[in-house]
Amino acid sequence: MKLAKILFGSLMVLVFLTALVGCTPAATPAPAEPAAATEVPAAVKYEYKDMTVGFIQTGSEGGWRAANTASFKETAEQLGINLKFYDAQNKLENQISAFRNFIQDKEVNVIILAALETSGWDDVLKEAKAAGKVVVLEDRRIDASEDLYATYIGSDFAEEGRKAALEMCKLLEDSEAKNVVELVGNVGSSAAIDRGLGFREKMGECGITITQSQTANWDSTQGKTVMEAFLKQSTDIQGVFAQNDEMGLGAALAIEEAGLVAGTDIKILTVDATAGAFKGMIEGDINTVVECNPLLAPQVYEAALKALNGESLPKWVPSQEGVFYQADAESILPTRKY
Ligand code: GYE
Repeated sequence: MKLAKILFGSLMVLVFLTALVGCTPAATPAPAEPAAATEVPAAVKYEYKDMTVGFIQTGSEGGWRAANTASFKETAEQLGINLKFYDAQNKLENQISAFRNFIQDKEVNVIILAALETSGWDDVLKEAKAAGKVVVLEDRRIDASEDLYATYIGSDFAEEGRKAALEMCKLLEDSEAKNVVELVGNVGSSAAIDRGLGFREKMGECGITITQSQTANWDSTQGKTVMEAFLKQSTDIQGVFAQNDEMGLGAALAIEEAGLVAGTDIKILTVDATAGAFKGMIEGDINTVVECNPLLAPQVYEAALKALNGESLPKWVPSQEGVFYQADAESILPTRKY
């Protein structure tokens, strides 16, 4: 019996010790080396080679547009940017559908737009934002909420209009009558709207009256046709404000065919400063040209890259531009890039 008691007691002790060990947390391992703080991966830093740009151009309506397109194609090549270029043939509906195609295109991370008209962009801009695409406006401004695009890079068209009016005042300073006819770009475009507003803001400084105004859609042939109609209406015209070079050159042809001397009987001022306008000044048909810079691609691509890398940008970066006169045209033409 005594042996049984001893064995039972030993068993109890064994059970107790086992339980004790079983509850004792495993021996705490020696403290490991302190874990290296996990590196937070730096945000991805895009470079130009990472950019795939969907570029929606207006069309190919003249010398300014050709220079603008060339600027984007040549600069993309130089920077190693993958450029998907779309020519909308001057149709707004084509621009809207191209915009949606670029939004769907998984490759495209930047959309650049030269807007034919100022309105109608809110829906596609919201869709682009939801799809995480960077949008940069080039050349033309639009009426849309600023949070829907990274920035607008283009001219101060209203300032160009003001300059045009003040330069026309100089051209007509010896003329008692100061009747001016206006050839307007495509209706609804910021360039046409703002140049017209700027001109009207300053024309009163010397008593200019705009007696007739009509669109000729930036085109020389249409500029000639519209000027012919103006002259049929009245030959009491002292000046032509052509909102681009091509329309002014077309007007000069109409003036000559009417038996008048372009640049003398009727002064002609144009906007853009393409090679055609310099040639027109050298021939005496065009009197003064207000510059509008089409070589915007380097600024636009730089802004797009900053936006891709999350940098904030001013909502408008206006181009710096001058005015050119007949007397300087011959010496300046060889230095011009477009
Ligand atoms: O003046 C004209 C072109 O948007 C500034 O468009 C541009 C204008 C330019 O068709 O020649």
